[in-house]
Amino acid sequence: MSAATAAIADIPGVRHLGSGKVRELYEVDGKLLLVASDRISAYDYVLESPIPDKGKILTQLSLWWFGQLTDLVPNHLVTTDPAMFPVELRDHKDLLSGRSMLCERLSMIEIECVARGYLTGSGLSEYDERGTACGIALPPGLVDGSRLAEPIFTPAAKAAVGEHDENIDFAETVRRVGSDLANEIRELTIAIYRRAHEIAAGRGIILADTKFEFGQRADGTVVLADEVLTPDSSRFWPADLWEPGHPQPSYDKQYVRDWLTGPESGWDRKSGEFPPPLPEDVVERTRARYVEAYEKLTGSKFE
Ligand code: Q0Z
Repeated sequence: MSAATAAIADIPGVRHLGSGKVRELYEVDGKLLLVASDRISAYDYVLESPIPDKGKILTQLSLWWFGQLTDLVPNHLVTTDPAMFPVELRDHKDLLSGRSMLCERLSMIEIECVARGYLTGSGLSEYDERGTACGIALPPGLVDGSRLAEPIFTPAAKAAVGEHDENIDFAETVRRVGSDLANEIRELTIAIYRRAHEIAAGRGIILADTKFEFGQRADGTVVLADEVLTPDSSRFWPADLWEPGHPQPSYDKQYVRDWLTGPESGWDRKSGEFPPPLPEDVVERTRARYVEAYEKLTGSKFE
């Protein structure tokens, strides 16, 4: 547990509910508090070098996206304004401001809802083996980075910590949540992806794929939860460098990957060793990429 995580969990009235790779979830006053850290992951490791402001940038980006989607789907956000947080948190604004979302508590739908408009990653692996992605037949001749004729819903089941989520087909999604809910989250996932892809494309960024989590209110309303459309939940590619046929450069993590796998780091990805700390210039250039993604997408300066 990091110093900030311990400090938040130690606030009276706050209960630590769980940890993601780079985020923490707390319960306070019957609501949930999602806190985004400055930690970054690469090659399945959480690196020891934080990226200054990353948690704030991703939280602000997620907040902006929620605002772009309000006509499509309700979301879980209550407020990101620490002045509106429960009284228990009033003396801890320094730890929380900018990087925390106070959220409505939902009954989560246990499906990772992935939309893909381009073929890469686990979608490409299944395609190369079977010509399908999550059981959806795709045309022949696609390569790494190919754009799909239409975006597809490629759900996954959350795996145990340290394991990768397991892709499942739509029939399995129906078995797990029922056909009405499966259809509803599929249609929402595709509609949100189309909207976000269009917005990002207009700003020089390809949204290759993205993952959503949905929950339900007591009345059954399906609500968009978690963080949305950040580089941690999505693949963002610089549009001007898009060239199908090889892995595309990552908008945010490319300097990190290049340095870690290059000769300077002294690290061997296959060694099982923990990756070394990042040099200051890699940290600074990576921070600048997160800021650039935020400013390009939103049209606002990151402060
Ligand atoms: C989100 C997660 C994180 C670890 C549960 N509105 C909600 N209602 C109920 N549950 C959740 C939400 Cl967002 C919920 N997660 C994912 C987030 C750290 C795990 F920041 N788990």
